[in-house]
Amino acid sequence: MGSTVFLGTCHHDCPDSCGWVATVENGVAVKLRGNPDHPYSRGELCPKVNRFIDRVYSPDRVLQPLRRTGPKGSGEFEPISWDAALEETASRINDVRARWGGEAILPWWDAGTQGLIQMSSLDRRLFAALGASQLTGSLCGNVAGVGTAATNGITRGADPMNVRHARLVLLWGTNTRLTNRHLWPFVEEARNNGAQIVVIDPMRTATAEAADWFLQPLPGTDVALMLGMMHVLIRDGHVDADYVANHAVGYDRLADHVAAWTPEKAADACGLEASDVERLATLYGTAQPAFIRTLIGAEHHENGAMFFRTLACLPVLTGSWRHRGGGLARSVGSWASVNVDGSVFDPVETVATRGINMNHLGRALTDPNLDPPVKALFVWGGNPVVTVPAAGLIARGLQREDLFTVVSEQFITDTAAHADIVFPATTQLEQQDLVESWGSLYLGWNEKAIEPVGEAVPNTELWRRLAAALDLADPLFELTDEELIRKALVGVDEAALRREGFVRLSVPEDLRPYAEGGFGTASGKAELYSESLAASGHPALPEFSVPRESPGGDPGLVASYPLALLTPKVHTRFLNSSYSHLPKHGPAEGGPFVELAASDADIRGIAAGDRVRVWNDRGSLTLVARISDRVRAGVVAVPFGWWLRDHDGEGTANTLTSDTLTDWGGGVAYSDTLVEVALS
Ligand SMILES: Nc1nc2c(c(=O)[nH]1)N[C@H]1C(S)=C(S)[C@@H](COP(=O)(O)OP(=O)(O)OC[C@H]3O[C@@H](n4cnc5c(=O)[nH]c(N)nc54)[C@H](O)[C@@H]3O)O[C@H]1N2
Ligand SMILES: Nc1nc2c(c(=O)[nH]1)N[C@H]1C(S)=C(S)[C@@H](COP(=O)(O)OP(=O)(O)OC[C@H]3O[C@@H](n4cnc5c(=O)[nH]c(N)nc54)[C@H](O)[C@@H]3O)O[C@H]1N2
Ligand code: SF4
Ligand SMILES: [Mo]
Repeated sequence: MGSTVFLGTCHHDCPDSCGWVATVENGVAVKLRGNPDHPYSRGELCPKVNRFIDRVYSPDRVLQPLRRTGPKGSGEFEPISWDAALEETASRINDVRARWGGEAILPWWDAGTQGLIQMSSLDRRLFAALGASQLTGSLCGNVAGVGTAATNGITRGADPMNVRHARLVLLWGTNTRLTNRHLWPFVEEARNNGAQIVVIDPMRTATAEAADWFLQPLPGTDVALMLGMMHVLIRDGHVDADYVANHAVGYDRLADHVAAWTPEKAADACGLEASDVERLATLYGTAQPAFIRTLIGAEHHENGAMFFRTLACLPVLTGSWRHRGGGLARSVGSWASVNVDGSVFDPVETVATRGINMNHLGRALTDPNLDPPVKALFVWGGNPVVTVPAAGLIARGLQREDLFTVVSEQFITDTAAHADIVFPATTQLEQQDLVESWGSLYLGWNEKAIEPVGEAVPNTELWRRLAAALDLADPLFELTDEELIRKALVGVDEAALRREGFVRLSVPEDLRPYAEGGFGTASGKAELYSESLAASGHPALPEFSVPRESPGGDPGLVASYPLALLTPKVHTRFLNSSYSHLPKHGPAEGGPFVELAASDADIRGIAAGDRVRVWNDRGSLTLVARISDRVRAGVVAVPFGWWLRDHDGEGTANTLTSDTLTDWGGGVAYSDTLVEVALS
């Protein structure tokens, strides 16, 4: 039999949403390569997904429904039939509803697949019909969105690909070469045309190494840097007075406010030199077009939303929104609504039930006063035991014998190991979907390339089967996956989408959303001073606040735990906690470690290669020390993504991290965490 090719799109929670071509022989996927015609990913995948077929056919895949046989967390299961698994799940859910009410049920999901229908569609109808608690908050992205929207009114920004037209590129709190690798060639294109590349990050990342200039502020202090920049921009006449007069409100109040933010004061707050602040502001005020690229790295702070609210003021002051290659680019996910209406999956009638922030899963599972308690938990598309802060609390909560936990997974993750029932989930090769990219303005098609491996099913099918077992009816449950996708498409050339594997959203190449103003605020102007922020109890002007759990914060905490901990994405073969368990991914990245500056190591008598303890009140890890100039004095870093077994069961990076919520936007301050380190 000959081979057949299928066009698809990577489903991972990654800005790139690469187009791919899968080759299938005799029903078996034998090759997966980048789609060379894709205008953004241009034929390349990445070190994770180049070996995706190993993931699909891994001997560790969950291929049948499983029922727990050992203690929670042991990962001991027996295979059972789909009928038995559905029956047991339905009867437990019905018991919980009868005894505790629907709110005792909690769905917890993330973007393990960010496909339109497999991430979240029918689940909304199912859990609404059950009257379940609602999952609120966000691990990633929402804070950046609402932060910029506080200035711009809406979350839309520049097309990242237009970075190629810039003369100055600020990569601010994003590690492009690792996390957004397909954008890097466009950044290089700008550089080849004469642009300077500046990276601003508390870590000397792979991206920082490739910059023309690298600035290393202390974590969580960038707002001070921006206030200092604004001081210089205004002082030195680098403000586009015409743009500001026509398209912004609150300029005078902002100018008064930043008058006090001299470069010296700003530099002092963020651990830089005043001359750095001067130089950055002058560069930004004089180079046009100047392009700011950010993603989510800086939102994981107590002042995370304020970072984005303040950052969004910069292109307004300089009028850089006028230019192609100017403005501010972050997630472009919200542009997808031009051609995709995901609200078609929303419940028709909703009963207002309580919300539980997804970052507080551990608290919700262990809070003795929560009424009703969470008695049934469904998890899909995420691995919270590894990826959510204060993770020790989650693992403890999942041990509760009175909690019924259902996980839909491809693998027995640290979260799935705590489940009562595991349902086998398909991979992107085995399911149909549409992918809305948040890194480019292309919609990706994903044709199912192979039949599901074992008895795995797409998430949509799990919800259909569960709905039937629970006797819940909804016209949406009758639709096929293809019909569901079609229901959400608006003005898309479906033939082209399927033929090419992608279509561009209906937005112009020369996308300049605010060139003529048109901000999404009530006034239609950018709000340098925001009445609506003030009305919701936040500072009306950009204001710097020192995170409580940071070296400049709560003195009591700092006395016990003087070092700031970052837990970044570091490994090219990892995607969050996915892949570290696979033989061609994890071992190639070595293992977990802690990086610390030579001066911090010296004071503690630590040498490179020593085994050290990294701890705070939340937990303790034993790690190999690396002495590194990638972090500054006072800052240490432990890579994120390794599982419990890689840490001998002690915990993971997120056992240590803070679950304090961000200023607004329902995110979480992973990166405001204090620890101490000592020889173990
Ligand atoms: N290889 C790989 N690629 C990935 C992922 C992965 O796990 N592995 N994950 C994917 C996901 S889910 C996402 S959301 C994206 C994220 O993409 P990015 O936002 O680019 O990635 P992060 O590494 O989370 O954060 C970026 C940088 O922010 C820095 N940072 C932390 N605090 C501050 C601060 O206060 N100020 C400044 N200026 N910088 C700060 C961190 O040191 C880090 O280098 O990456 C995606 N791509
Ligand atoms: N310390 C620290 N913590 C972090 C971060 C950090 O930088 N540092 N980054 C944060 C960020 S930005 C993010 S986005 C989160 C990510 O956190 P999570 O969303 O929990 O990410 P993953 O670990 O990739 O887990 C995704 C899971 O979904 C499963 N999956 C994939 N496709 C499907 C499917 O079709 N169906 C089902 N049922 N399951 C599927 C995969 O097998 C995998 O186990 O982590 C956050 N946590
Ligand atoms: S994980 Fe990201 S870079 Fe890798 S193939 Fe998927 S979309 Fe592309
Ligand atoms: Mo993310």
